[in-house]
Amino acid sequence: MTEEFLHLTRREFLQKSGMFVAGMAASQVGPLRTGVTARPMLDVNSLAKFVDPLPFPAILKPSGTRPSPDAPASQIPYYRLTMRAIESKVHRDVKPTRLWGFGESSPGPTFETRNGKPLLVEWANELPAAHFLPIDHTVHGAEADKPNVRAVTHLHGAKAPAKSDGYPEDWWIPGKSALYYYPNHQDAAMLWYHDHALGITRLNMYAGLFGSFVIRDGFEDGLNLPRGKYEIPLTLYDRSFDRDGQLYYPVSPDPEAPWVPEVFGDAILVNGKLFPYLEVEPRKYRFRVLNAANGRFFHLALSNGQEFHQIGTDLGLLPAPVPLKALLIAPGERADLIVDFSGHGGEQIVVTNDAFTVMQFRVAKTGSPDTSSFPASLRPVARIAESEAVQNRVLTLGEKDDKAANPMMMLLNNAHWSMPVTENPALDSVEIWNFLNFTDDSHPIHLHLVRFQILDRRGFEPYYYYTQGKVKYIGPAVPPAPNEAGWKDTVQAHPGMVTRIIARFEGYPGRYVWHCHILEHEDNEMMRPYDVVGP
Ligand SMILES: [Cu+2]
Repeated sequence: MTEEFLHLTRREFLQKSGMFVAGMAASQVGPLRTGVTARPMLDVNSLAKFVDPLPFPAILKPSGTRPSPDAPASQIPYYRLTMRAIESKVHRDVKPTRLWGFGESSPGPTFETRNGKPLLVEWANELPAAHFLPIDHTVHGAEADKPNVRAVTHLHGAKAPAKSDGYPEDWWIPGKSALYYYPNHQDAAMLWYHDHALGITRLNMYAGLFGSFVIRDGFEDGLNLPRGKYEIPLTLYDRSFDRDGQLYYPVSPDPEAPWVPEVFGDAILVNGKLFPYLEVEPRKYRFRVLNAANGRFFHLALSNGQEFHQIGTDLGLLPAPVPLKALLIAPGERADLIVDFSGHGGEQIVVTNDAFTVMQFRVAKTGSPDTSSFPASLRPVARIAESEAVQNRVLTLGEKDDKAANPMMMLLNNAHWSMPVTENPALDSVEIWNFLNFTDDSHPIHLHLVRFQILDRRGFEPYYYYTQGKVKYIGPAVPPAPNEAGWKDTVQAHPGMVTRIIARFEGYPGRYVWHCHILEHEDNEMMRPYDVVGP
């Protein structure tokens, strides 16, 4: 085991955080400052690989029924799910890790429901009275007068009423709960639930507060895709552990302001395990991939160079399968994949993230007959016409630095969270949003409530925009890659580019949010409220 210390200035963090840089915890970087306590870190590469089977979150059972808020005469499923401190074995040879989970696990149990089948969830906070990760009281919403432990659950990808959306200021404290209503009037897709408390989301998520929520529908059923034990959730995220197997969350050199702009761990977990293996049959499998990391983009491939297909994006099926040799997936995004192991009987195939080892598939020599289908066409995705848009919003993604060029916060449209709402689409109207990225990072931008389509990305001149207040493009507009050309709720906005999306703001009027899904950015002002304005 090597001693590793994660003490970087904020600028050093940013420099090391390019999305294709494979992690940063391999060496001691930067001077150690007095007052900063270093902990001996776990060297994950010293651990035996592929000794733990891939675990699967349990499917959550309802606790009963309750009257529907929309139709009180009818009863709908009622679930109660508690957030609490748990211990979990992330690897055979690592001591149990203290985590916060939903129910008994992290990731928490999976909801299974269908389009148009509403349900109620009572999200109960039974967390301890003290937080175990470093809160920064200089971050907005996390001031010293706020309770350290507080949580609010957002169902990412849900078309849900505003009062059930998990507004970041609507948190509740230990001993309290909130009853949320999910109508589920939306296409089959894999959503995910996670904490969204203002100013500490990065810490609550790092602690383990997230899980999956699957919506199915008749259209998807009719495709006869691999299902049951041949449909596998893969929730990916990175962490750092100390030698005692406990989570390590890095801090800045300033004890009064421990926030760091990005976090990358050298340990990649899949469904809560390090280097797990999965025994598969030589046939087709469907993998529901979720990037639940705080800030890491995953660039996934198979060690045998095998091609696979993406069949769905964040919010549903693509028009047709897209062949891929590698998948780039940003925090918050989901990818629905088909991997065909037929012809690979007896092989051991490793899932890689560039130089990192993620997990292993052990393909059996024989299996039961594969009766699932691999349709050449999946689900039509009707393009929203640009001519339908009644608003074309220009929105900047920026970074505010201190005198030493260390980032102090990230801003959307140069506005703080607390400033008046500026994005206020009318209910059912179509808008185009242009994200102008002035930073050196790719930002996964997520809109609550709506599904959208990516129009294109195009290089622009930042200096011209600063001086003239107008967009000057350089280079041609690049359409979305085929595996992005479906329904999205999170889009990768790349540096130096204008990323354009188009959305119909349908569903419900009320206050929602849009934000960067790099959680350190989101927590430090890269989030804004927006209003869907009813008639
Ligand atoms: Cu960001």
